[in-house]
Formats: sequence, structure tokens, C-alpha cells
Amino acid sequence: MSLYLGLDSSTQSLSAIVLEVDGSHRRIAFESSIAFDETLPHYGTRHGVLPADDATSAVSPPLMWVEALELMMERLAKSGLDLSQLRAISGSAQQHGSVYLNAKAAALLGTLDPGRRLADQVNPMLSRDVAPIWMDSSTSIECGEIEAATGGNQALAQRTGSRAFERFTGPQIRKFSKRDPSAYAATDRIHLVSSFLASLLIGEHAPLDPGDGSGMNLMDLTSCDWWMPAVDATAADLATKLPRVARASTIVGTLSRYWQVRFGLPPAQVVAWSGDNPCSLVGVGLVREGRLAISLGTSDTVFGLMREPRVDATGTGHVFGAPTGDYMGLTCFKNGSLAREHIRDRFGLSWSTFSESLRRTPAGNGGRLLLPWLEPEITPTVLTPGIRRYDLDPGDADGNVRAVVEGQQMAMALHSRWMNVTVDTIHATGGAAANRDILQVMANVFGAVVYQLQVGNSAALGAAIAALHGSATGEGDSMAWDDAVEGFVEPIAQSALRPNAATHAVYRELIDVYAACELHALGQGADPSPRLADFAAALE
Ligand code: XUL
Repeated sequence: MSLYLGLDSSTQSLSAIVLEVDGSHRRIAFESSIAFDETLPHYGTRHGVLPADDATSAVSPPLMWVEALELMMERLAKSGLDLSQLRAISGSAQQHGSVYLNAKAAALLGTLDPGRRLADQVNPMLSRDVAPIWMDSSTSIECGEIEAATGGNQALAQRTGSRAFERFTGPQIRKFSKRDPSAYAATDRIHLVSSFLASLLIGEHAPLDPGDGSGMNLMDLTSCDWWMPAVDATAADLATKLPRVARASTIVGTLSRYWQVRFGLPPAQVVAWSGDNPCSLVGVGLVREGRLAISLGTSDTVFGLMREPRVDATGTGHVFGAPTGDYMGLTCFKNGSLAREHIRDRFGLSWSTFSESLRRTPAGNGGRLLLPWLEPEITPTVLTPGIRRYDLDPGDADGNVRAVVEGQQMAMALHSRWMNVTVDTIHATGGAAANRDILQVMANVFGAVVYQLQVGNSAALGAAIAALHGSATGEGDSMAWDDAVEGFVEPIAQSALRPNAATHAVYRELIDVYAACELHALGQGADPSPRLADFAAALE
């Protein structure tokens, strides 16, 4: 019997899943989660982010992630599992966020004192006490500068998988180097959240993997190495500060003495960590082309595996490296769970009364529509936040509930067209995938069968499967990804939500009206009132 641990450090929480593998017998032996705001209130975060006056800024305290990691390993040590059988650990983390370490870090990482709290020992390693995260949209100027210096957004996207995006690590690094040149100069290593946490486990600077590296606007997508024109355009001496990129599934080290002595854990292998979306791709079983997954979490994401890197000419989506060595297409929406919760809370609803509202209202919502931009939005780019309503009374509870759900699904269908996938099946994951009324709207909008999965946290599951795969392949065995995921990722057959043909036809009309409202709200299109009126009249 062998155990494999997957960790997921997300925006709002740290989760862990342990897989038990005994021949063909496979099961989840442990699942646990730590919510940052509730468990670690002394960091003062709200939804895992430090409050800021500027709506475009989003930073988190890296020491909070460190403290959560230590707490989780302690929980695991006390779980009663036979941890002598723990073979390998891997991890997933929110993408794009960066952690800045000074030159003392290399030595300090290797000499962590098992008698002392981890966060106290990591503090002196930081050259910047906060980490910009994926919700930050404050770097439009830097995006423009990097784009101009690399031959334009098309060239940047062809090489790195994405045009310049505000939250991507390169523009964030550039902003830091300009705003605080002395702290930037004192920075010896810039980690992603994933490679930072992996470094703490192995007691030395860990490499990052191509899945997370492709969220930086710095890595050449096909060679999986730094693309020097982008590196040079981003900040001085950056090449010396970046980690190495290691192939996915690489064993990057061994669980260090700190964890062995402090919690009695074994010298387990540590497999390269990745971003939460690449990990989710594995955790929802998309190790082959032709299906889509939708994750309804803090961010909503639409993604699928690609054999070839087909870059989005419209500049909306991203191509990342996939853990399988292939690629993945992804479109990300910032207004996921926080926008849904905002509407729920505004009308004093529970998730169950929220669902009742959805069931009470007709598809198409009588032509009442909402653009869910509570926070600055990533897709499409919206820097000035605010929910926009069309023909919708802000006080109408039922209408707003349906409008937020339909608005989000419309946006996802519209902005994933570039992937050019004929969608007949969607694997739904993330917290809100538990809500079957929301998923029924998804099925009707996409005209696809939507499945729920056995494991809610696909990112942590994908990381645990990466630990299993990396451990097997690192020991010289070959393991097909189909075999690695078997038994953990199959959708629940009885969970299938089928589209209704008539309702799908309504949404095929609505999507163009939605697109017109979006363009209007962005100041790029005509007043959509006549189209909304026509749509509403056709519904009657
Ligand atoms: C993906 C993105 C988000 C974060 C959330 O590009 O920005 O999905 O990874 O953790």
C-alpha cells in the first residue's frame, strides 16, 4: 500500500487529499481544508486577499500560506494514517502569484530548525512582504511596455501562449522593479506560489513546471525555457532571479529534515508543483482531447486539453503547458464565486433559496440581463468594476439570481469559442459545481451533457495524481496518464444533466444579445435596447 499527498494552495484556502493505492484498489484516504480568513485571522485577509483602497490591486501575505502549510502537515501527522507509506507529495497553487526571496533564502531553506515555527523562519527570507496574486489588474502600463518591447501581443502570444495580461507574473515583476528598485535589487529568486511552497518542502529552491511557467508571459511554450526577449523586456537581471523550469512529473527533491523531525513524516519524494488549472485538468480526467471542463471557484475557468498549442487570435484566452506534456486552452473569469455570493447575500438567500429562485424563473429571464463585473474583470478586460444591468430591476431577487447565473454562463460560452472544441460533454468542478440548478443552466447554454465528479477539489486531486505519476515515472516505470487517473476521476454517471433542446435554442439567441450588451458596456458598441426588446418579445 502506498500513499500520495496532493496539496492545493488556492486564493481562499489550503486543501489536502491523500490517495491510497494498493494494487488495483484505489481510494481517497484523507481530505482536509483550511480557510485562510477563518483559521488565520491574524493576517487580516478577506477572501484570502489583503484589503486595499485600489480596486485593481490584489496582494496576499505569503507567510499566511506558509503557516497554513505547516498546520496542514501537522493535521496530516495527527490523522492516524500510516504515513510511513507516504511515497510522494505534489501540489497545486493559484496561478500567476509571485513570492520574492532574498539571497539569504538559499541557505536558510537548507537549515530550517525543526524546533521553530516555519513562518518565523521564512520571514527573514522575504525581500517583499506581500505577493501580488492573480486578482491584481494594476499593471496595464507594464503590459503595454512589455508588449511593445517584444514585437506586439501577437508575437508574445505565439511564444508564451498569451498576450500580455495584467495578472501574469512578468508584468507584475516589472511593476515591482519600477516601483521599488532597491527591494527588487535585493531579490535573489522570484518564485511562483507553487515553486515557493515546493521549496519549503524540499529545503532548497525548487524549479517550476511548464504549466505554471506559461502563466508568466516569460516562458517559451514549446521549448519550456525562458524566452529571453520577454525576460529582458520585463526587468533588469531577471534571468538570474528566475527558477529553472523542470518537466512536469519531475521529482524535485525529498521532504526535508524539518518535516521529518518536526512531524515524524518520512523522506517522501516531492514532485514538481503546478498551477491549479493544470492540476485540475488532470483532476477532472481530461488527459485526452475533445472534452471541456468548467471550474466554478473563486475564478471561473473553462479549459480543455490540446495536443497542439493553438493560440487564441482574439487575445482572450491562454495556452498553458499541461501536466501530460501536451497543452491546455483556458479562459479565466475573475467574477466567479464572489459575484454569485454577492447576489445571494444581497437578497439574504441561502444556496437552497438561491436555487429556488433559479427554478422559478424562465430561461432567458424575460430579456433581463446582467454583466457580473463586481470586481475588475479579466475576460473581457474591465478595469472599472461594477455590475451592469440591462432591463433588470436591482431589487428583483429572482431576476438577479437568474441573471447572474445566465450572465456567467453566457460569458463562458462566448469567450471559449476560440478553443474551437465541439462541446458535447462538460466535466464540472469547483465549489459551485455542487449546485445542480446552476449546472442545468450550464447544460442548456452549452447544449452539452454536464457531469459532476466524485471529488470536489479537482486541483488537490490532480496534484495527488501528479505525485503518483511522478513517483512511478521517476522510479523508472512508465505510467500512462490514463492509468494514473483511473479510479479517481470518472464522472458520476447518475449525475448527468442533459440539455433541453428548446432551452438551448433560447440561449443560442441570447448569446448574441449578451455579446451586444458586453460591447455596449465596454463602450465599443451601440445601445442594445432594441435587440433586448426583440429577444424579450420572441420569448412571449
Ligand atoms: C488562471 C487564473 C485563476 C487562478 C485562480 O489564469 O488566473 O484561475 O489560477 O487560482
